[in-house]
Amino acid sequence: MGSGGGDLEDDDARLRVGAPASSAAGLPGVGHALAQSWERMGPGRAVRTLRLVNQDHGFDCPGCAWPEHAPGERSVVEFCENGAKAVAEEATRSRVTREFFAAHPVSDLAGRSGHWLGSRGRIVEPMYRAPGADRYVPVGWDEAFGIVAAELAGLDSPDEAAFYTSGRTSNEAAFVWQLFARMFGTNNLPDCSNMCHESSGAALTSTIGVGKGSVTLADLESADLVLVVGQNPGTNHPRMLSSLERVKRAGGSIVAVNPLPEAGLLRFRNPQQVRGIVGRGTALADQFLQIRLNGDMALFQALSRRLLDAEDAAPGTVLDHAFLAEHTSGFTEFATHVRGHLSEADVAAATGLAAAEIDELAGRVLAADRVVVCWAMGLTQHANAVATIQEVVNFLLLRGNIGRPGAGVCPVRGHSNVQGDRTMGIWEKMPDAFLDALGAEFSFAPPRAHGHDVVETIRAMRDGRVRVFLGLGGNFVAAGPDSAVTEAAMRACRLTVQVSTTLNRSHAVTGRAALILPTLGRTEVDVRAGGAQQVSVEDSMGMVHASRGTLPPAGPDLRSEVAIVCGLAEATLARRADDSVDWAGLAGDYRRIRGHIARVVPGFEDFDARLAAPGGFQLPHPPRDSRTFPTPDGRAAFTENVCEVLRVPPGHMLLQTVRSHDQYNTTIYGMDDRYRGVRRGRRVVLVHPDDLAALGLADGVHVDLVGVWTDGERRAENFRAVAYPTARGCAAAYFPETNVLVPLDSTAARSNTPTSKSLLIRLEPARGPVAGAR
Ligand SMILES: Nc1nc2c(c(=O)[nH]1)N[C@H]1C(S)=C(S)[C@@H](COP(=O)(O)OP(=O)(O)OC[C@H]3O[C@@H](n4cnc5c(=O)[nH]c(N)nc54)[C@H](O)[C@@H]3O)O[C@H]1N2
Ligand SMILES: Nc1nc2c(c(=O)[nH]1)N[C@H]1C(S)=C(S)[C@@H](COP(=O)(O)OP(=O)(O)OC[C@H]3O[C@@H](n4cnc5c(=O)[nH]c(N)nc54)[C@H](O)[C@@H]3O)O[C@H]1N2
Ligand SMILES: [Mo]
Repeated sequence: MGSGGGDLEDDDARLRVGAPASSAAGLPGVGHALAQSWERMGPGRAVRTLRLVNQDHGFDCPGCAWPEHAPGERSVVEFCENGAKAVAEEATRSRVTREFFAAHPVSDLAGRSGHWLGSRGRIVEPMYRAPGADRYVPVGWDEAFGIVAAELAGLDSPDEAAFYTSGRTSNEAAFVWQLFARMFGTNNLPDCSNMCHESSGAALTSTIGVGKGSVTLADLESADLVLVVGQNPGTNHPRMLSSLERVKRAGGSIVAVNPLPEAGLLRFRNPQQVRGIVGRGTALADQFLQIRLNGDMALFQALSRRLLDAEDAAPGTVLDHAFLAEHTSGFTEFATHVRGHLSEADVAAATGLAAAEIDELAGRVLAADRVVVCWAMGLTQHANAVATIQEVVNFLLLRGNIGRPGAGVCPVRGHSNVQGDRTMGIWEKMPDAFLDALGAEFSFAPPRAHGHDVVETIRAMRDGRVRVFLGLGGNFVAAGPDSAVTEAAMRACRLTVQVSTTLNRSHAVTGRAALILPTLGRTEVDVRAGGAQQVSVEDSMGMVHASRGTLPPAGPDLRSEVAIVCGLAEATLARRADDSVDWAGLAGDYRRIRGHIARVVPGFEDFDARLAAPGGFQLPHPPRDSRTFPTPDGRAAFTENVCEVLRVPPGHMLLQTVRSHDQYNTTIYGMDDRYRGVRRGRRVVLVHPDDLAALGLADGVHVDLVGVWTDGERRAENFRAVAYPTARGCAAAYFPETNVLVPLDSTAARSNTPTSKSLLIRLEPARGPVAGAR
């Protein structure tokens, strides 16, 4: 474990596959986290740092967006194994220096794995790759800002630039970033959300009028029934397991809907409780529906159909008629549609579930007064993702399960501030009301034409319509779909700029010229002219709270994201008559940024003062707070969605691309996926044993994954086939190794999110050499 290099690369000879774990967390999890933190940070620093994670006086965990309990209810260690890994990555003692860049030309970096790049440590000074050069050399901050300003000034139109954001960025940095982009003149603000929960936002906005989840932590924990659909909390939101445990202890039940039997969903050992450490833990899921990939729309329609049938059998006892009449529209059409169109044969084909399993779940729903549905990437990254999530809403509306305590929709966000970034205006199509307020506050005319999202940005870069790319965090090259296309698109740019903490593939695959602008992380003290600064973030349930770094900065030359963005903006907009913004003043004291936010963003009135409250404050959510639905007719909308079965030709299967337990998106911490029994290797494809047998393949053989799409085939080579208890016909492999298989044009209707969870593939015996690959 830890910061080693080549010894940890994918090495097929070392790959080990064992039985999947039957429970998550517990002692091994805590031990794992501490071992990794100690190695990277040293024991004293590790303990001091980890004690401050998610505490009222500390910093927000950079891991995930799961909320914290109110200050009085928090435990001493309010973090998890994977949060500790995220902190260790940032608080590492390793440094990427100018000597490192002198020794490693860009062509060398481009041949390195993501794991190797990331584990080099923190970047400590601005670096510049001159046009056509193969090496980064040190550059001063002002010179770097000048290079960007000159390149932006040379564009034919502001729309030839794109301003990408990843979801770790604070509210304050996000706000000045979008202000900079819009004052420069473009709405090209693609963000990681375009690849993540965009489908949730689109589905929820069009049905309940607000694109965010409608439950608080207290709602979730007091539900009678929680459905966890298309989500692997044991790895990606470990603190959610404590909340699910509370549901169980309060007598509620939990149902997991997933093609994979994820360890954390089936049983959980709470490391923060003694009985969790010694006992077998809590059996979490009362029912596990092992659904086929993409079967969820059919499942939710089938559930709604059963509720309608139950109502027919005992009129007036099943549906919430008062709620339907007062607060919804389209119920009659929806009921007619589901009754008329849904065939049980289609449901069986789409879900792979027995009718009795769906009956059992319907029985649980009927017995439950308060139902919450939680979901993540298993629902959002499909062609029909928006319609599927609308179907979840239909299902909940029938029994009035939105806008009352203990019930509602719970999209579980990924990056720790991805929801807040959106609230701050990071979106290529912010509504006019926001643009009006922004323009009024800063006396300028924001551009109105919608900008490019991630997929459109890649197309525009490929076609020469976007020529300067700026990334505030993230790893656009590795996280994006269709790796070969995205890499070529990036290389076609005149200048690419990355504001980053650690190295990744987007520093190795760049435009003709490239800049790396190293930034402070969330764990670090941020002292500006106006004193030590705090920033703010919004969690998955709309709580806004402060975050203050406590560690000394990784290097004396680092600047905060806010300072970097303000520096870029000042240099770029310097000669513009309409730039009335005091960028240096904003960078010197973030309270001034919060003052602007308070006047522009609804719900942030008196922002700075309310941030001082312990635990922060809750943003308004009209459906949750008062059953007010800000849709055009003021009602929650039922929608009619045609349930199409994703039919797979013989000899093919569906592939989902997932996260292992040892990664944070494109940051690879280590080579193990402990809960799934895979160790020391990532180039594996998990396939049902009967599917392997039907293909004449044995467990352990090497295969190429061949993606089939309208424009031809894509190939990801040399994966070890692992017989695994996944749903029939549904394979799984890790992202980003498999992003080469995600066609750029294969996206969800209405959200344009790449379909990373339902790729049509076939397996072929590997034709290349069996070797460690990137
Ligand atoms: N440690 C750690 N934490 C993280 C991250 C990380 O990489 N590492 N990433 C963060 C980010 S940005 C995000 S968005 C979240 C991601 O959190 P998740 O969405 O949990 O992440 P994935 O690994 O994509 O897992 C998708 C889950 O959905 C299931 N699934 C796939 N397709 C389907 C389907 O068609 N139907 C159903 N019902 N289930 C399906 C998969 O089997 C898997 O359990 O986690 C966040 N937290
Ligand atoms: N095939 C496939 N592709 C996917 C997905 C999938 O499930 N399957 N998931 C998608 C999802 S849900 C998401 S959210 C995207 C993620 O896309 P991104 O958000 O672009 O990618 P990350 O890997 O999270 O970005 C990691 C990098 O962020 C930088 N970084 C870390 N902390 C900070 C910080 O505090 N400040 C700054 N400025 N930089 C920092 C580091 O340099 C690190 O290398 O990937 C998407 N891509
Ligand atoms: Mo995400």
